[in-house]
Amino acid sequence: MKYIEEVIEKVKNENPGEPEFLQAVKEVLESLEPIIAMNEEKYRSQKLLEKLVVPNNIVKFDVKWMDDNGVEQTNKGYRVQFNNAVGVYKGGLRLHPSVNLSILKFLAFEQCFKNALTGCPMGGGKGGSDFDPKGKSEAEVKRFCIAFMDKLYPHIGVGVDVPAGDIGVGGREIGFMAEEYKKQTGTLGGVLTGKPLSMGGSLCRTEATGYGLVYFAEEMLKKRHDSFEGKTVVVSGSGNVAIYAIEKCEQLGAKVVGCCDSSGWIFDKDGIDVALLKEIKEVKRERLSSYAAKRPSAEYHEGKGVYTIKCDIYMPCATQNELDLEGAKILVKNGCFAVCEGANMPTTREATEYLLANKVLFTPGKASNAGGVSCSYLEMVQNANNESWPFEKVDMKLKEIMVNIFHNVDEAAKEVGQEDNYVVGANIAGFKIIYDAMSKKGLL
Ligand code: NDP
Ligand code: 2IT
Repeated sequence: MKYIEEVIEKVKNENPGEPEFLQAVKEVLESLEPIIAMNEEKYRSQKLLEKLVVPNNIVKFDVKWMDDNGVEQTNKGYRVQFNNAVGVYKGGLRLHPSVNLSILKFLAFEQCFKNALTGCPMGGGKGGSDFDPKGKSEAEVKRFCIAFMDKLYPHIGVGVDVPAGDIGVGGREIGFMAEEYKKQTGTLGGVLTGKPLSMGGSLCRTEATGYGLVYFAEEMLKKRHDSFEGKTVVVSGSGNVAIYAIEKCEQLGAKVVGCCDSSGWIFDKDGIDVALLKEIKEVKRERLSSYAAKRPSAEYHEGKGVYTIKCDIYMPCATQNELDLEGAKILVKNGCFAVCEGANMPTTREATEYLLANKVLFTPGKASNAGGVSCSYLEMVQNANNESWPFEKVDMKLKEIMVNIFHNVDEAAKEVGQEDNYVVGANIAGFKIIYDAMSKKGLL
């Protein structure tokens, strides 16, 4: 049996009931084939791949918090500290009822490669809880965040592990957690990123993942002497990543005609009104259906299906495995020529293979959504130096990082004779950095 197959088999046996984690590991390891094949025996004797797929630490705890009726509720809390060879554990916290160890391990594993690609010294981690923020009052969210941080704080710290936001966690939640961290330890510094500006947050962090996604895609289009100008785009999701991807696409001359939430999707033939979308999602925290109610050019449809809208470029920015084979086939049939992932692993393996086989340009989230964590790093640098940079400076650095990631990924794919396969390119480019760090630190 080939070394890669052996390790995949081992991961399957040792992590039963963890399909998302296995999916992420398989995709990465299989695309490392050209590199591993060159030195299979050396890597086998180093137990390299075994070391790459096992998290260093997993912290698990109960989170007890009081609801508005004075009843105590309990949720599960986690932090997966996957690999810190390249730098501190770094990655977001997710609050969603679907959160479990399979999902957090897949996210933390992917984060190691993503963070390596940024060129900034960060290892990978991820955490969160199965707490569902939907339908909770702000007071309940606050009590949950405080209780969560009461359990998490001994495990994180500047130079150790620096969490940030993810699904269900934005500036509001990070603010509550940061305040609690400070109460418990007496310091704050750069131990959490995505902080409100008044607590040392960075300008442009809110925009960073969505903007970064579009900068990455723009560079890919540039290579083909093309641009966003005049393109029709559909974005899935309507949260932090989606909103700022839509905003930047529109700034670059594209028309974004659709987006969704977990209840339904909208088609807006005149192009999405970002100010209205922000008002609904960021200020009022309402469902997307109220967008259509306020906008005559928009239709609202219940359920899944935003990918049925005809578009040139599709950007999945909601959650893992949201785009399946059926969706990919519809996109291709409708003439979509690029799928750029803003979410983490939003495209199933079958759908990815179908898109690649049909010559659709496909950018994997670990490369194209790296703008969020890159900007988190810029926030850490500002905090360490007691500085606060103007928006334009952060935005410019973010763009530089994304352009650089695109070229590194593009180059890595070319080097193994698979030009334009950015899945292979991203996994190989990330792997090389992690491998180098692990070997220089004597971890192999
Ligand atoms: P938000 O919580 O701000 O928004 C999530 C969006 O996705 C909402 O519209 C939500 O709809 C939808 N969604 C979430 N879960 C599901 C589901 N199971 N089915 C259908 N729709 C769903 O999260 P973010 O925008 O921050 O994150 C989106 C994705 O981007 C995630 O994969 C995240 O890991 C990734 N990401 C985030 C980064 C960041 O900096 N925030 C950085 C890099 C990647 P609803 O409100 O109805 O639940
Ligand atoms: O998936 C991701 O990269 C994030 N949720 C952002 C992580 C971070 O540390 O900013």
